[in-house]
Amino acid sequence: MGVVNVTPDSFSEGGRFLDAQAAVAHARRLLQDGADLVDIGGESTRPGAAPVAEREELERIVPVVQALRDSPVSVDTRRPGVMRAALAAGACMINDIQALQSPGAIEAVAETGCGICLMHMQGEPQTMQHAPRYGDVAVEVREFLAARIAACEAAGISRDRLVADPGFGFGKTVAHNLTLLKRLPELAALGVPLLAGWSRKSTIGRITGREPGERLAGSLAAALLALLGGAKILRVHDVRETRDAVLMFEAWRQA
Ligand code: 9MG
Repeated sequence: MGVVNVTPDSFSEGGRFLDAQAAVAHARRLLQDGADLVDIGGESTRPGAAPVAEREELERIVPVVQALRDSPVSVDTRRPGVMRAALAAGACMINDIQALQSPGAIEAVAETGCGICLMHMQGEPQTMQHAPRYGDVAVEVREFLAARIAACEAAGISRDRLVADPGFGFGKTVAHNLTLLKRLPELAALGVPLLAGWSRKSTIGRITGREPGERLAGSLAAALLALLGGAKILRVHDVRETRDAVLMFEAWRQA
């Protein structure tokens, strides 16, 4: 899964049309580089990020999704209104960092055939890194995801549409992220494919001392460890390099 952020800090060329064009071109490049799908987001979910208005989020992502209508597109949003608009514009998957907990979110996706990524997050992006706290992080994340899978099934969403994600970096310290990575097989027992997003994240920066643009090696190492733990989808910025690492991993596994 290649990351395409349509946020002012990502493609700001000075005008919405140019930003959308740049985002579409970037998405096409990621698909050419080997991404199986691209994840389009119009609201930054970085630690400390403030929410954007729904209208702004829609104006950022809908033209991009429409332009990519013939490609596999996921949309990263927590708003039911944006989910509906994205699916109508051609998206095939919703990636929700709130695991469809917003009122109306489950209903927005239930009667469509779209895929859904349910992610764990403690708190809200603006404050989630202030004081993350768990008893046993792997158990709590697994129980949360199991409850969200059950809520989806109760709403008529079949299990084969679901993906679960521990939400690395979302209300978690470096130690929490590493524990979750080590204990990923416990989450694989949820029985739905696991998605892992480590690409360029601050935990890699904390361990390696590198700035975001220099975290490729750390991101590849984390991606391989996630695959070893049972992850089936990797959410990454550097698709070309990750694809090669995945090919090496698969070759090793089949040897
Ligand atoms: C939007 N976004 C940023 N990081 C992410 C991650 O690790 N997983 C998912 N599902 N979405 C993410």
